[in-house]
Amino acid sequence: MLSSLAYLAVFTAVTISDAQDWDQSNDTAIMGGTAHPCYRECNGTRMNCFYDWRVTQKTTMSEECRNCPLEPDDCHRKGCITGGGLVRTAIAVNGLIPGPSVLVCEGDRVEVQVKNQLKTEALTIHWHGVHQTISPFSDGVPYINQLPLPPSAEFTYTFMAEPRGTHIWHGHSGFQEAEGLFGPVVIRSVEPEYVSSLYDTDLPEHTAIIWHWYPQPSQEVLVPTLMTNGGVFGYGFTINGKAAFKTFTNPEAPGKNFTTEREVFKVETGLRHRFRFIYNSAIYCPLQISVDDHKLTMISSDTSPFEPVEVDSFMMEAGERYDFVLPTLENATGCYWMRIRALGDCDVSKSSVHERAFVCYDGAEPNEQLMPAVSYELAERKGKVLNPVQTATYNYSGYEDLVDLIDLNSTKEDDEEYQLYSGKPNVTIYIQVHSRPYSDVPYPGPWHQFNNVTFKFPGPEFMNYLATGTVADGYELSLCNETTKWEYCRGEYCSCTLTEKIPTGSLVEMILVDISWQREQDHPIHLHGYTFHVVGQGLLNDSQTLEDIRELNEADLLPKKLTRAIAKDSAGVPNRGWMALRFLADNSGAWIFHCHVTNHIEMGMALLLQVGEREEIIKHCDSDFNSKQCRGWYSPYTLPSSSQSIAGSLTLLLATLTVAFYYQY
Ligand SMILES: [Cu+2]
Repeated sequence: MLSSLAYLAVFTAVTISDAQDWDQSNDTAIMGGTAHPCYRECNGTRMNCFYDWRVTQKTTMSEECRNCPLEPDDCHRKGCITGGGLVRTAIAVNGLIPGPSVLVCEGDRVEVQVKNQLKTEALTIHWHGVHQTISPFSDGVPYINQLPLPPSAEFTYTFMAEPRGTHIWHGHSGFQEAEGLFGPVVIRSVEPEYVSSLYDTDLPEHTAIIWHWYPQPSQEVLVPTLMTNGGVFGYGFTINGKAAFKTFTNPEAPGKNFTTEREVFKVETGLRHRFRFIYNSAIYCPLQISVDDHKLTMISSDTSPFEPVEVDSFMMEAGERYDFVLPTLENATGCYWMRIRALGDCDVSKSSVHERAFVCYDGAEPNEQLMPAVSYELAERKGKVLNPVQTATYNYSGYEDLVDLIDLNSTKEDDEEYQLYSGKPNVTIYIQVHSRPYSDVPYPGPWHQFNNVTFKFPGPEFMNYLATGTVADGYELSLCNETTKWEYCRGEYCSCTLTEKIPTGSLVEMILVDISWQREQDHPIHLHGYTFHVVGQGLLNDSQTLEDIRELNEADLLPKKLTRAIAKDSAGVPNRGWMALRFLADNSGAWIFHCHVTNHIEMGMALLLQVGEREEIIKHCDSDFNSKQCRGWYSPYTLPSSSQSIAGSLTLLLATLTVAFYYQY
């Protein structure tokens, strides 16, 4: 892999005139997907890739679906989102859920023009997995990277497509990613031979984006449940938008049942197919994925390939991506179940959530009647499992092998990078991960926190501060650090914008220690702007605390893997365990680091990393990539008379965020 610095050199050299242009007159193509000219075989040439997106509210099983599923063809009508057969409101891009795919080659320049056509909600979009090197203003976290787009506003996200890998774009405001505002980003590249030789096909129809959803908008389920101190339960999944939740009957065909379609993955005997899996979840609901009678050859996760590992199943958490090769069976006929079984708030003690898709050979037609039985229990696949979750508490008896992230080896190519992360860190950040119970707060119960702080999402004052170095009259900056956070407490409960300042170029080590003895949850953390190396992972002994792990680390006694550690941007911190991550902080910007379970980040399980001085960050505004993005950053606040409507919307949002601050999830 090129080092990040090498990327930077390539990146700054690219201008619009270097890249190939294409005819933008084809409206369908500029939405995205395989019709887009940028979806092509990657051969080292770069393209400018423009997308035109409109974000609207949609209803599943709307009139556009006509007589679906009684007339199966109606389910494929333009504008029909089946949602498993249930009716709910959701958020769509260009009428699609999941939204359009961004399928590009590494090094392409991507421009996505987003028009917010929601009636009342502001939004932003985050490009999860994309580093946004020198384009931090396109990273899509509201009030940290950009002002959210009020209704009717437009914004053009502009960034270099790097690094290669299987990624996801999603809304980063409130619960919008859980309401349908998401889609795949796949950045292909000219793969080295030892990766490309592992599979015969890498087809877009073998990408699966799994969405944990509810029959109502997630915020209507989660906010009331939690504000009344109720329990969180899972409901179900769609796979590429497909599921079959509801059974329909037709009086004209008595005795016959109808459902909307499940996903079908078509494969050919004799070919090794690369699959790319992506997971979007509003709640803590890790998945176990397997294919009947098949082994899976796991080859890559997030941004980086690793030495292939053959397993019976793998597990994934919110925000993670895994690529595997499905080696076809010699005497395969017909269809096999791909089974997905969920744990956490979806497990057998709560809601027994499971789902399935067909894997069909050589043109075989899927037929539920001919398939093996299904149940929550049957969806458990013992044997060898990659990325086992909740290893401190889950009963893995009967499994023959648990392969943790720390057991994986990066490829030979990545091995040469080890010098970048194996030295002595310049900055070490210790993070206590805890679902800490509070009683003396408006909503008593466990609060998901880093270092005993509920992260307060900054408002426009932070953008104003980054832009000008000053705080506008009437605004207060609530940035705090480990020393000053105590100034933002009411009793035991503290809330502020917890920030770590990191000099550009530092080797950073993050040591995360989960001490939640009352809760059985791994928290899938996600770092914006970077890929990190997983250099340590383990479980705690009974009484160990963050301080004990800190002492071990300072005495160099914490076991580390400093060569061939795999690179990721999302990983589950083991419940009652620890994880050590390292990255070279060579990408200046304001980057959020957070738990990717939507209700946990909304509740404040986050940390802001400011890499580089303010002047260094704002200097990116001079680059070609950011000229449009930086304009108007803070003008709504300095020019209220000309932008009253925008300022009004933002005031409303601020009020919403203030209310959200009290939510308990
Ligand atoms: Cu979490």
